[in-house]
Amino acid sequence: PGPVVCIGETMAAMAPAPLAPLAAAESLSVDVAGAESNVAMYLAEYGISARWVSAVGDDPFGRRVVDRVAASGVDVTGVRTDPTRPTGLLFKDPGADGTRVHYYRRGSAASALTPKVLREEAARGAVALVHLTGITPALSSTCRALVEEALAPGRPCPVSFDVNHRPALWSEEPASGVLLPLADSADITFVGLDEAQALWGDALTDAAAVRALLPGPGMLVVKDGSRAATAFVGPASYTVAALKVGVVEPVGAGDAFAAGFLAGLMRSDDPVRALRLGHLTAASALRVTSDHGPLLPSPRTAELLAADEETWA
Ligand code: KDG
Repeated sequence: PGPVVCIGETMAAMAPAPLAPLAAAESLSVDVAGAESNVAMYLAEYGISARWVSAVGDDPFGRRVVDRVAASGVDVTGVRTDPTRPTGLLFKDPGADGTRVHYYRRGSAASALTPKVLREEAARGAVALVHLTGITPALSSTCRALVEEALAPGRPCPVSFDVNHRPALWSEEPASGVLLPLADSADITFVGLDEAQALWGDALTDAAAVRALLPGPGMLVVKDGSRAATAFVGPASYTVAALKVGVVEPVGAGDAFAAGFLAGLMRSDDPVRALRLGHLTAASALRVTSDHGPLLPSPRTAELLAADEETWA
């Protein structure tokens, strides 16, 4: 059926090491951060064919990003090198009330992506699924056009869309209006309950209220933080409790969840097993400071997927 094609920006990510406020940090560790490439990397680690499509600058950070994603087994032949624009950067600023993120990505290579990449990728052969996030439409008008075209009626292949609202990139005002129709037109949509409330109103008190707002997707997954996730599949719904995890740092857990759920679907798992694989993969990201943590050994994963409801969580 072809690969899962994940399209979006990946940046070099700096974090003070040892952890300290950025304003006082003397040294930084360098990592790689990008929601869509995180999904591609976990998919590839589960043995699902995954391609990451993006653009980087002709610079050392761009090469580092591409090498890291490729090392997980992702096809990076769809990554363009833009000689005129830099690779985007992200800096983490740990503080008493959590970690703030500072982006240096305006005018980056990936922000200049256009809908043309969709046609170029389609011309390369069959695609099982296109995966996009709500980060991309916040980057530039051409990136927004890319996402809108990918989700337009009559599209050639199914699309999954993780709402991934990033308040540091744009204000609630454009974000809520732009993201709603995109989230409602995907085949598979992921959204956090808190994220849905921030974007579309406090009246969305439970997953069913979010489904009423987003009736469009054949599959809608509403994540309720560390509690549970619910998948609405047509008229049916399935809820699976989250695992209890000692959280080191939550960034990347949403991407990991989406990847686990999609890996389950690609392997024809039923929705409950796909939700479980989502939670298990999220736990891998929650246990580490970077976006990407090691997966559980596959026999342990198989055991947890097959566990009865009481021993699951
Ligand atoms: O989902 C984790 C992402 O937030 C991180 O990797 C960086 O893609 C990123 C973004 O734009 O925030």
